[in-house]
Amino acid sequence: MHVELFLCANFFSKISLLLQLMSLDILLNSSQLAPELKSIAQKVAEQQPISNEDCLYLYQHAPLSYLGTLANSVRERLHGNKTFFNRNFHLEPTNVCIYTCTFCSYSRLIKKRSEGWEYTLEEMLNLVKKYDHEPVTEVHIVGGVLPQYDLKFYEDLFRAIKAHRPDLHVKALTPVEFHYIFKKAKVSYREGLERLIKAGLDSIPGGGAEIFHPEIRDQIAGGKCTGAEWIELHKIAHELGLRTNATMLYGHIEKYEHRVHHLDWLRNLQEQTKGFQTFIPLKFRNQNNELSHLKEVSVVEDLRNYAISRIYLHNFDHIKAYWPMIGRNVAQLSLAFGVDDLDGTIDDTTKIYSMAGAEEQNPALSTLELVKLIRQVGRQPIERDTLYNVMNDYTQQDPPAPTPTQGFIALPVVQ
Ligand code: V47
Ligand code: SF4
Repeated sequence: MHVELFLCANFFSKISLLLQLMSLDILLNSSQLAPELKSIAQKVAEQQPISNEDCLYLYQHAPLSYLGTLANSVRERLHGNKTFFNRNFHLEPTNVCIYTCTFCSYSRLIKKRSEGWEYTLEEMLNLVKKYDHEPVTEVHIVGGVLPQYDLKFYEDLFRAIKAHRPDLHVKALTPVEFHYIFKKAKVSYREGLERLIKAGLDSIPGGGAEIFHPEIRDQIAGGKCTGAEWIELHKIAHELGLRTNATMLYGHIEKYEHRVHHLDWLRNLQEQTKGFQTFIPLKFRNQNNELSHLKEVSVVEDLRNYAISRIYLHNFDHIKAYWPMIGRNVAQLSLAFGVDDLDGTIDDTTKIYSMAGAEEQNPALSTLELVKLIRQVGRQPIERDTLYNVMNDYTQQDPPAPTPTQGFIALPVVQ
């Protein structure tokens, strides 16, 4: 029977408890398991990395229950029941973009500029000020790519934010924007990043990764930075001391081999630098974009993908489910399939995902709601800051009552 039929909190708590009860030992001692699956389980039990061939085998053959048990064993070895979230808000200067990624439901091309917005620096700062009395710890800034949003604009913006609220963590831009603005300013990746760090850049989100393999990337995100350039930019950021995230956009025209290739590049860079904090698989949503003819993958495929990511990326501390994209119920379920982080409370409406057909059409969760969601499936809600320092443990106590929402609604663009 199809998993979607069972979408209710009660079901989720039961299935996640079941998975927690099924131990790795049962897998290792099972006489019915294919030898390939047994050998992979053995490697995971011994904390050995699995090979690319193993990873492909998992994508092609592994049953959901096996993947859940294995991924959950890694998740619980690393974090026990802890489930992280932070308090953040999104900001973006514009939804107009010079690129034409076929999966993007959101950007307004230059020819449709009248449907978009282009904020000035002063307007951006006013948006930040709307959160002055909110206990947010992070601002996540991404935007469409346009010539006026150049290196100098972002230097000035970061400086202005830091001057106004020095403790607000600025997690901003992606290699797509960096590549464009650094090229325009005729500076190297290193020089450009050094300038932005000086201006206040604290870390880099995971966007713009899509699928690294050129066979796919050229078809869905032609013209923007290549997969190799994305990796190079993050490598230099890590060398300069920045922590960064990574994503993978899956479930469109890619094959399992392309996902393995993508994960391989991430795991290799992590082996060299240890600079990634978290991996965020992003399910392709098919509304209002040029790939609308493609059917979306099932929830079972989402859970398999979370689990395989957790098993393969042995050197990543965290796997994050972006709840506005997959909805609260699947987010709860993902916590039994390797996920230990649910992103932020996001008290804005992130239109990029709702426009692409995400479950959450008005994604807003108070901290208390998020805490309850996590507790419902037997996990411990831990509020973190961007760098995973623990801010509050809400296992026993409830967070303070929310203040009324402030007026501004931020609309992040995709990179
Ligand atoms: O790179 C765009 C994806 C990403 C669609 O680092 C789509 O903490 C699905 O990277 N269907 C941007 N996905 C968002 C992102 C992100 C989100 C949350 C947290 C963090 C973090 C990073 O969104 C893009 C692209 O891969 N995306 N369109 C779509 N139709
Ligand atoms: Fe522009 Fe990003 Fe949309 Fe691509 S995904 S068109 S780079 S906003």
